[in-house]
Amino acid sequence: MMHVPMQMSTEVAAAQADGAPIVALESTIITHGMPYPQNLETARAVEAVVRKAGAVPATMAVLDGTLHVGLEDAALDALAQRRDARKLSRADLAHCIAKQETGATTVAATMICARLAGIAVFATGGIGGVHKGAETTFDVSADLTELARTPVTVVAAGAKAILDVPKTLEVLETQGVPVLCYRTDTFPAFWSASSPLPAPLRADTPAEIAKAHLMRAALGLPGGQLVANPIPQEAEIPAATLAPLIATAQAEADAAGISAKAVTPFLLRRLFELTNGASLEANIALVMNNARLAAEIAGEIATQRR
Ligand code: PSU
Ligand code: MN
Repeated sequence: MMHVPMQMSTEVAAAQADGAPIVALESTIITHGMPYPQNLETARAVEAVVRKAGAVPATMAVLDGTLHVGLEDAALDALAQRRDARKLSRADLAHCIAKQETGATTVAATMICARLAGIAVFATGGIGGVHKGAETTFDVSADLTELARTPVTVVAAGAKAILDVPKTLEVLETQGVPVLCYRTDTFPAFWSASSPLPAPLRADTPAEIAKAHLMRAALGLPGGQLVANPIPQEAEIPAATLAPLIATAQAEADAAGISAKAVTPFLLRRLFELTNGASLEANIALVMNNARLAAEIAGEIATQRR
């Protein structure tokens, strides 16, 4: 069989050899989700949070056809400044590697890479989901089906309010994805800590999430878990403040005919502008919060496996 050109960072390889906890991190949030230089500062800060919580960060990206599991700082810096990196989901990953091109991994592609590298836990901001108007556009993120098939626990702040959140939860239920809401009884809505939607499942400790992850494998179930971790209260933006701005951004996207991969980056960029940067500040706070919880869950999985 053809082998995957893969390069693990020194610290990830060492952690792998010791069975020490590792947290996978995506790179589309760096190249398509945040502007430079905040993207680079956030990527570095997130890695620092993971280390401080006792795990090793593994930021994923494809650089000139090599899959990197853990980026050295210079490579992270270069990726954050690139404007031509591809956005890689399940459909694009093999094509990008085969053509020896450069791309950033979405939630779906990061899950695939994490499984390949033997990493159980992954932290991000928000997952992709069912877009508003999906009943006509059919725009449903490949992140949802990936959660159903790849055994990685993904820590996110729920689904972005730019999505149709009720439909996103319905698809997750149909796909058999456990949605574990962390210490809350409602599904968190990314920039807002709570929503009117009841939590499908509730989890109160990293140990409980780790045990459920291992139990899914024991049952022979192929998929992952979504841990929905609410944004810290002090960092949240009230849903009512965002709603009209989201409607504006969505109307602009529709009018401009933005479709497919371009939708999420467009909406995030417009919200950044419409909130005078407040959406980005909240985004940074919630990613850090997710990285910390992911490190704790990875630590528990490592302990429970021993
Ligand atoms: N969350 C963020 N910013 C982002 C994304 C998520 O805070 O940029 C990215 C993730 O990589 C996610 C992707 O997998 O958006 C979803 O894109 P799409 O809707 O095209 O599937
Ligand atoms: Mn889409």
